[in-house]
Amino acid sequence: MEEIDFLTLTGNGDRQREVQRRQGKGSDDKERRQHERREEQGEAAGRKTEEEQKPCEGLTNQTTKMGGVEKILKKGLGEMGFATGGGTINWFPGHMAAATRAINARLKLADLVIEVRDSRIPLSSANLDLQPRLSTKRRVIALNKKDLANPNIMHKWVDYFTFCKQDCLPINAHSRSSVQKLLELVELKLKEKIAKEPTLLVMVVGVPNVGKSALINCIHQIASSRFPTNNYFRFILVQEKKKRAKVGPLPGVTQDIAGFKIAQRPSIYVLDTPGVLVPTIPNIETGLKLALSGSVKDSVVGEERIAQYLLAVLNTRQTPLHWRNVHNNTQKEMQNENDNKRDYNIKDLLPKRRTLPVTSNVHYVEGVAREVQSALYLSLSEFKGDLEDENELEILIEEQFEALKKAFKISNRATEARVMVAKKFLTLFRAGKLGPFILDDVPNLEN
Ligand SMILES: Nc1nc2c(ncn2[C@@H]2O[C@H](COP(=O)(O)OP(=O)(O)OP(=O)(O)O)[C@@H](O)[C@H]2O)c(=O)[nH]1
Ligand SMILES: [Mg+2]
Repeated sequence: MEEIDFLTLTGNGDRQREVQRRQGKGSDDKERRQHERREEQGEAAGRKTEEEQKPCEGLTNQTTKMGGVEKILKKGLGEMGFATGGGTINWFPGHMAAATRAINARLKLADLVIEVRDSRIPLSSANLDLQPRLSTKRRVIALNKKDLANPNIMHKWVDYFTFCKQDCLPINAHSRSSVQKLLELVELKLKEKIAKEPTLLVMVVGVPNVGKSALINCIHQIASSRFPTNNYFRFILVQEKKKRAKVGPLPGVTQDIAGFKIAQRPSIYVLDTPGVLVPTIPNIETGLKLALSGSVKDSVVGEERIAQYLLAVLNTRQTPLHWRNVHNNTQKEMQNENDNKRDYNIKDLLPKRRTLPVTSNVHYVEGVAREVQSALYLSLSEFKGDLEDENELEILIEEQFEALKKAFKISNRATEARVMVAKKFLTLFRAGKLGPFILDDVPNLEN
């Protein structure tokens, strides 16, 4: 892959002319303006009246009402300031302001934008500040990490975006076949430009940690397998395969804009960009959803708060009640283990001085996830209080922290035991071990 800087591109004649054309410096300036006007008119023709547009609300959740966890959020988390310099929380690190400016400058040059959002929060993972510009571009919304999202609800989101006349595709950036479908859509939307232009620019933007770089690596893999395989191209292939966009589990991995060439004729470049958030997040719940899905560093909000929020969401949705079978099976397994210990003890067959652990000390992730689900089922099914009452919900969550401590086998004496519980609980959720979820509610299209 070839790294490029689209604002200082030099050398190759046709590329330079192309950049000048895009910057409006060339002789075809008039043609460019006419083309932009035609494009705007074309897009406007597909737009609905303001009244009809209401449910789409700019494809963000800025006006979405808080869910059933509103009260506990107000009580326990309400003092958090979700703004730059506001309260104790600042989740707008310095590099993001500069990155946002750089992204906005490059967006002017982009022929198409892939806006990557997290499937688990299709609206909350929209960057509000970028939306006005994105809505004027050819755009595809890629709802990434679909493997972690509830497939039964996912199709309602696709319907929602279709209603809003916005192309969208749920994808898994780790799956070639899934990314292949996205590429087909991109090619279709660029069909006319591919026939006319020598160079095209596709930008990938989104909030941190949604999988932009992983997507670019997959696009590159697919694209490089399409290159002809004569010796010259094989050489290029080997060179390009060495370059990869850096991918990592924490937000903020990509700090600079980098370009990757994915096609020869026309030359198509894909730009990876740093994940950027808005300086002021519209409401607490949006912020917590971003933190829960990993777009904001845990240390910014605190693992305990994020875990409390997750428990509040699970309880108010009564999700743990669906884990009754898991609980019953876990109980049966424990019963069988106890019976086996009584019937037959391997220690009896060994010389007295040798000792073997009676039970395995290895805690497999799947087993731990089952124990967690079982503990949460038990606590919620035995809960006699009112889930709508903030104090009672808080008591339940406290009990569940204790139950989780046991499930994770964390000693009561451990300092930071609660933080350890919270970290392990969040890791299970984020890896999809508690099942697939979508945290945002689909807007009501009838309003
Ligand atoms: N389960 C799952 N994980 C994914 C998917 N796509 C990416 N990831 C993981 O999500 C994490 C973040 O991926 P990145 O590609 O670094 O995300 P990014 O948007 O480039 O992040 P920044 O550079 O911080 O803005 C990594 O651990 C990836 O392996 C997906 O479709 N499913
Ligand atoms: Mg990245």
